[in-house]
Amino acid sequence: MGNYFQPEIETASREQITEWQNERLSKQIKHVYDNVKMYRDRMDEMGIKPEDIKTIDDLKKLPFTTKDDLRDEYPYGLLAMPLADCVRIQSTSGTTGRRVVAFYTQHDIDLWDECCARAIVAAGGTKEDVVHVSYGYGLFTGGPGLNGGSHKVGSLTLPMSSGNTERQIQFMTDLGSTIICCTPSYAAYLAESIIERGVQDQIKLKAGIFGAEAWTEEMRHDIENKLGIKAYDIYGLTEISGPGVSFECEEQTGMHVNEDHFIAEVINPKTGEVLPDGEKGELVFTSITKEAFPLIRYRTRDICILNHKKCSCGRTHVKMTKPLGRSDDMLIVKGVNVFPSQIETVMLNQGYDPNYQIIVTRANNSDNIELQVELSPAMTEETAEQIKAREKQLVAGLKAMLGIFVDVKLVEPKSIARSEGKAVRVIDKRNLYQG
Ligand code: DLL
Repeated sequence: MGNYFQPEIETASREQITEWQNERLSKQIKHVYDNVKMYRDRMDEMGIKPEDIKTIDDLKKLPFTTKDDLRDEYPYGLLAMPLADCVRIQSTSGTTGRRVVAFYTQHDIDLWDECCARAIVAAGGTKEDVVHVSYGYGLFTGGPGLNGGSHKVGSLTLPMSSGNTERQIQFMTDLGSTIICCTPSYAAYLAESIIERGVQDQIKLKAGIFGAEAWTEEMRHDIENKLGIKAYDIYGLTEISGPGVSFECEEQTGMHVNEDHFIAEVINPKTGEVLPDGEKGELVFTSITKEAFPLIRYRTRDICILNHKKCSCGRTHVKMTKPLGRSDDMLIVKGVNVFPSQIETVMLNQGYDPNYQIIVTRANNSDNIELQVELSPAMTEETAEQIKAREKQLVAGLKAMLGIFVDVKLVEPKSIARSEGKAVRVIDKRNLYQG
C-alpha cells in the first residue's frame, strides 16, 4: 500500500465515487445550463432539461464538446462564472484559431493543486522533499500545476521553469532536489547532461513526474537507469485543468483518473458510441467540479483504454493507459502542440501551393521538425538569393505561428511524392506511441 494525499478520496469505494459523480454531475449540468449559452442552446435544441441529468448514465444523452466549440466561443463564450470571480488564465500554444484559453476561480486552482499533489505523493513525495519543477511556467499549465501541487504537499518547491540546463543541474546539486517534474524528453536530456558532467553522485533525485507528451516504456527505462530514479507518468490537458487529470502510482501500469473531479468515457471516434472497459477509443472528459470553465463531454482526441481492475496501490479510481495515439493530426514537438493546418496556413499566406511534407525526428532527445515545401513553378525563375530570402521568411512566419523553429527546405516543383488517396503530410519518425 502506498501513500496517499487524500486517502479517503483516492481509495473510496466504487459506490462512493459514483455517488459523488452523480451528485456533482447534476449540479454541474444545472450550472452550465444557467450560465453558458452554448450548452443551454444545445440542450434546448435537444429538448433536454437539467433535471433530466440525474446520474452518470444520463451523460450519454448530452452532446460532445469539441476543440472547434472552444474556437468558436473564444475567448469568453464558455466562461461559466463572472470574470470578476476568476483569478487565473492558462492557455495552450498556438494562434487564436487553435489556442485554448481556460479560466480558473480560486476554488478551481485549489482543486487542481490537490490533483497535482496526489500525483506527487503517489511518486513518493512528502513535505521533506525538494520538488524541482522544470516544466515551463507561464501560460502553459505544466509549471503552475506541479508548483501548486508541491505547495499543497508542503514540499520545498523549486520553480525552475524550462531551459538553462547548466543552472538546472547547479540547483539540483546545490539544493538537493529529490523529485524532478518536466517533460520526458527534457528528463532524458538532463540525464545525459548530468552524465556528461560526471556529477551523478551529487544528484539526490529519487523520482520524476513526466508528462505533457507521449513517451515510450523504453524511454522510461532509459531515464530511470540513467538518473537512478523511478519515473512516473502524468497526464492532463489545459481544457480540463492541466496536469493531474490522471497520474501514475507505483504499479506503473496506467494512470488513475481523478474521478471525483473528472468523469472519463472512451468513445468510438467515428460514431461517438461509448465503448466498454478494455476497448480502445477516444478519451472524453466531463469536469464535474470546475466552476469557471466546465466542459461537458470534451473530446480530447487522445486514444486510450480505460480499466477498472483493482490496483495494487489501493487506489480505486479508474486507470487510463498512456495515450496510444491521437484521433486528429496534432503533433507535440518540443512540448508544443502543432497542427499541420497551422503550417499550411503560413505557407499558403506566403504564396506556396499546398505541396509539402512535415518530417519530425528526434536526435539526442531533442525534437526536430522539418518542412519541405515545393516552390511553385514561377518561383523557380528566382535567384538563389531570392529563394534564400523566401526560406527565411517562411521560418519567421512559422516561428510567429507556432513559437518554435521549423527547419524549412524549399524543394523543386513536383519533387514531393503525390499520394493517390489522402496526402501523407506528416512523417513522424519518433514512434512515440505504443500499443
Ligand atoms: O500538456 C498538460 C500537462 C502538463 C500534462 C504537464 C502533464 C504534465 P496541453 O498543452 O493542453 O496540456 O496538451 C494536452 O498533451 O491532450 C495529450 O495529447 C498530451 N499529453 C499530456 N500528457 C501526456 C502524457 C498539457 N502523459 C495534450 N502522455 C493531451 C502522452 C500527453 N501525451
